[in-house]
Amino acid sequence: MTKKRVFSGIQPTGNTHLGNYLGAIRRWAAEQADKTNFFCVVDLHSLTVPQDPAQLRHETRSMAAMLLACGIDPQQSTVFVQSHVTAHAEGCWLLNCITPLGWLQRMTQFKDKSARQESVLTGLLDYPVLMAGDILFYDADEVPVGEDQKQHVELTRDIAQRFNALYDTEFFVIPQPVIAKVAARVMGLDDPTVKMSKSLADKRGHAVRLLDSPDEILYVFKRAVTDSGREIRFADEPEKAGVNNLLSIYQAVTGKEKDAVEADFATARGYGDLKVRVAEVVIEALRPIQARHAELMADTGELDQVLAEGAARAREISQPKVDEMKHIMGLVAASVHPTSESGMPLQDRL
Ligand code: ATP
Ligand code: LTN
Repeated sequence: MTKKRVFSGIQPTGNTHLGNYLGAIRRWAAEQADKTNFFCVVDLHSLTVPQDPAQLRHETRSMAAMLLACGIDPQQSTVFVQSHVTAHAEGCWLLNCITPLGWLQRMTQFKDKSARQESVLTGLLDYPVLMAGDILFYDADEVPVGEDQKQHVELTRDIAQRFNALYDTEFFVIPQPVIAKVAARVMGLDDPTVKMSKSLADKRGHAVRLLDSPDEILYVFKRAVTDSGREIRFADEPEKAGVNNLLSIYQAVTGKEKDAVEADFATARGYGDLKVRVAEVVIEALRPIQARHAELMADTGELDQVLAEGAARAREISQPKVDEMKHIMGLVAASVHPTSESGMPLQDRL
């Protein structure tokens, strides 16, 4: 049986947090052996909001190192940087030309992010089309993401179906979003009604960042917003969202069933106890990841090699797909050499 193709991406915007790890990266690593995987550091997506160039360069490497430190194995998965493979930007233009504007204006993430900014860049609106290309140019069957990205994967399906219908073809594979059962949406520790997010993680107390020190992690958990009760149980009620979030984090990190998690806290002395014990399991889970990340960043030779090989493999898949797409859309294939037709240099022919 042929292996399923998996594609997922993560932005190198710094502040990589527990939600990114539990909702996405850790699962990519856990399931990589049974699939053909492409994991992409989506630096072009990061440019949709203003970035400091030196910092973006640093964070791109740091994110790639983080993927490897979290257990993604370059022998089993293709790890690469989006801008190293020009098919993504090229193919995005082609998809732009079949995607209705109204589809993009309806995206929840666009509405949220644009509301937070004074000046909204065109790229921010176009973000989901670039993402659709990421997925479609690799014929991905599955897209493992956190809950917040489900709408973008559904849009990707719509774009693929529209292309297939317009050109009467089955050219694009229709991908499925794959959402985690546990920790699909880790909430902010300072406000359990909003998702933990990189863009809010500069605010101390909001997120546990994967590179935070044990002291910082303990501090953030100790300050986590809960409620005025004492009951430590999973609950859907909005007022228990804080406790529910802490228990979900504990459950995801330990891999235990809900009953076993509640049993672990049956004798806990209030929320203070809960917070410290959740902090402890998180600190222990992150310790080896932080050590490996530091090693990879100390000498980036290994990392650069992985990214160069990854980009080469990614190009082999995506460029022919985009070339074929251009042909289907009626573009003329470029000749190998600008002098090709007449044998004369181009300027002599004009
Ligand atoms: P931003 O705040 O800039 O939108 P982000 O925190 O959402 O960033 P991304 O790089 O956009 O981070 O997301 C990487 C992956 O992590 C995606 O699969 C996304 O669904 C997942 N993810 C992000 N936040 C959470 C969260 N709070 N809980 C679970 N998964 C999450
Ligand atoms: N928008 C995604 C990142 C992303 C992605 C992708 C995820 C870009 N391209 C392709 C899955 C597949 C996010 O996590 N915010």
